[in-house]
Order: sequence, then structure tokens, then C-alpha cells
Amino acid sequence: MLTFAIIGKTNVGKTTLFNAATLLDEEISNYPFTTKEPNHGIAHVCDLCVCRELDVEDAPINSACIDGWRYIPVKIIDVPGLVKEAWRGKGLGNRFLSALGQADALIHVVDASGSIDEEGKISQPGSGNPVQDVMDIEIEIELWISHIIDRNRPNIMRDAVYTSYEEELSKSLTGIKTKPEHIAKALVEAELSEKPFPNWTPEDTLEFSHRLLPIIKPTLIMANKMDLPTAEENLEKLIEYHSHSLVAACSAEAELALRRADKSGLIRYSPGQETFQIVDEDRLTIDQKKAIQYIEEKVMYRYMRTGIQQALNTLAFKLLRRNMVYPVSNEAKYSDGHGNILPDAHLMENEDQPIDLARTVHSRLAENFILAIDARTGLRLPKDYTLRHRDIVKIMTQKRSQAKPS
Ligand SMILES: Nc1nc2c(ncn2[C@@H]2O[C@H](COP(=O)(O)OP(=O)(O)O)[C@@H](O)[C@H]2O)c(=O)[nH]1
Ligand SMILES: [Mg+2]
Repeated sequence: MLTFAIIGKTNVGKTTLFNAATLLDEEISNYPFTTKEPNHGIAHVCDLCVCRELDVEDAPINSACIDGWRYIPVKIIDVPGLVKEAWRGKGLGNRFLSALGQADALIHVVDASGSIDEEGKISQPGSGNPVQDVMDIEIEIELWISHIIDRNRPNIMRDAVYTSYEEELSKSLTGIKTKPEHIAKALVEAELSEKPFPNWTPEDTLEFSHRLLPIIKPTLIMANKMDLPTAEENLEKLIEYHSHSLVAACSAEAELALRRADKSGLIRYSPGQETFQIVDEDRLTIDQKKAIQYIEEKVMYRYMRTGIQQALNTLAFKLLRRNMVYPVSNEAKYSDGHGNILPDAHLMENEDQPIDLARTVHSRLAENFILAIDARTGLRLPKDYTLRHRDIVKIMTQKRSQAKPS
């Protein structure tokens, strides 16, 4: 399952964002996923479901469909404790950094209102420096990657005799989801392709880690607390200074309040929508009315949305370039073998082919794969076809009696 880690300094709103993003799950999960570890939860990415276009009543199993929007579960991790020198193991630094290593992408939350100081303590709004806060955390992670390389240096030198430095570097970083092609790209960007690894200086290792980080962990910077008056100016600075990253504006607290109000039946709100409806004005207390008015004025009218659902979607569809693909076994009815219409949707990687979809569904399906059919047209897909967003695909397999003996 796709995994996002929420990182950032203390008090920026990571846990608020985590709570908001995971609240929906209890209501809609009919799939067999749970997370038992603390700080690990299930959030969702969503896009228009194909059910409306096909005019069918779907019966989702691995995902959910709300008002014509398909919600696919993703794992989300709240990573606290990225304090200064976390990479040296300060606090519980290393444990938290390892949690980050599992992630496919990062949500880097920053207090755009500038209400925290350098150490993450709450201070006067407007006094903090969000641009520096983002850099502090990035440097901490880069130092941690450098430290892993340094620790593995003797092994890399020893084993590269039989392989290559590139391959051994890649092996030493597989735990944080680094692939050989990532290493090759970072070497070029750091201008280290021509410099043999044994000659690297500590600065070279750090530069390499700096280039590698955005490649292995695509990151969305979330400018949070946009409801506060001091946030607007900082948002512009963040966009300007961190022009290499995507910066999104959000209010985690507003999203949490709206999702809670929806859950308790006070309002009707689907995550990511621009509006919400009050169910019964008379049931609201004065405080609740005030809170709703605050969110309407400070967040929804100004930014159209709270920004949380868009952030999750941006990570999956833009930064990680995933495609939502629907496997079916009856292409005429768009159903599985039991008649469930559009039961599953998967977030496939950009260059994935139908065989990869087969593998995602079941290893046996991939072993007996012959060809794939586009369910919309009923036509056979070319051999080298790469899956597109919103494809509906039937996998044809050879019958067991025809299967080659293994
Ligand atoms: N005004 C405002 N406050 C927020 C927002 N998000 C979080 N906070 C507040 O910021 C403080 C720290 O939040 P928390 O989620 O515990 O931060 P963490 O340390 O990064 O996990 C809490 O008092 C939150 O209520 C927001 O969007 N707007
Ligand atoms: Mg927290």
C-alpha cells in the first residue's frame, strides 16, 4: 500500500493533520486493512469514480465510493521528534527516521503563521521563520542519509570489488526505498559520477544525500494554519524559497473540525469539497456556530477548501504519478466473478503494464497472464501498453489445463 509520512517540527500541526486525514476511515472501511502501530493510520486519496461515466451502481471492496468519488486507502504515518541532531539518535531520532524510510512520499508540515520558534515552542504569531523551519528538517534527514552511507562505507568498499560502487550504495540504502536508478540520478545531479566513491569527502556524501532526498522521497510542503492572519505573507515566501518543491496551503484544524462535525451529523461534508451543509441550524450550540463561521470566513471563502484532501491527491497523482486502475473479470458488466461491479481500484505506477496490474491483484494471475482487454471498448490492449489513469482492464489468463507445467 502507498505510504505517506507526515514530517515537520514540533507544534506545526502534524498530529492534527494525521487525525483529520484518518477520521474518515472508520466510517467507510469495508476493506481488510487495519494498522495496529501507534501513529500509523489509513487515509485516502480520491478521484472521480468511473461509475458515473458508465452509469452503473458500483460495489467497491478494496476502496469506497462516496457521491461518485472513489477513495483508495493509503497508509499515513505521523513522525514526531525530528529535533535537531535526531540523526545522531538524539531523542528517539533514529527510530522516527526509520519510520520515514518506509514512506513513498513525505508531507512536510510547516507552521506558515510563524507561531513556533526554532525549537518548535509556541510563540508570538508572525515571529517564527517557516522557510528556515523547512530547511532545518531537510538538513536533519540529509545528515541521517549521509550517516547511513558512512556507516556502510567499509561494506561498500569491500563488496564493490565484485559489483560496483553504485550497486553497493544502492544496497546500503534499500531500507529507505532507494533503487539503483535513484542512485544514478543523484550521482549526476551531485556531479559525482566521475569521482570514485573511495575519494568522496564528507561534503561529497552530504551533497549526494541532498540530491538523493527529493528523488527517493517526493515531498509536498504543507503550509499549515492558513486561517491565522500572519500566514499569507509566509506562504509567498515559502513558495519563493522552496521553488523546487510543491507548496500547498492548508488548515488542518479546520479539516479536523469539519470531519468531526460531519461524523456527529451536525453538517454534511465530503473531504476535499469546497462547501458543507449544516444539517439543522437549531441543533448547533453558540460555540459550534462560531467555529463554523470562523472556518467559512478564514478558510473556505479564502482558499476554497481546507487543503488536506487535495494534498493527499497531489502526492499520489502528481508527485508519484500514480494512475487509478480498475481490474474486472467480466468486461461486459465491469464486475468480478461474483457480480460485484467495479470492486477494486489500484494506484498503479506510471510505467506499469497490464502484467503489473495482474501481479497487484494476485501472483497467480500474473503467472498465467496471456493478454489484457480494455473493458470500455472490448478491444485487446497492445503488448507494450502502459496503463492510464481510469483504465478498466480485464486480465485474460490461460486455463489451468493449458498452463505449462512448472
Ligand atoms: N490556528 C490553527 N491551529 C492549528 C492548525 N493545525 C494545528 N493547530 C494547532 O497547533 C498546535 C499543535 O498541533 P499538533 O497537531 O499537536 O502539532 P504537532 O506537534 O506537529 O503534532 C495545536 O494547538 C493545534 O490545535 C490550524 O490549521 N490552524
Ligand atoms: Mg504531534
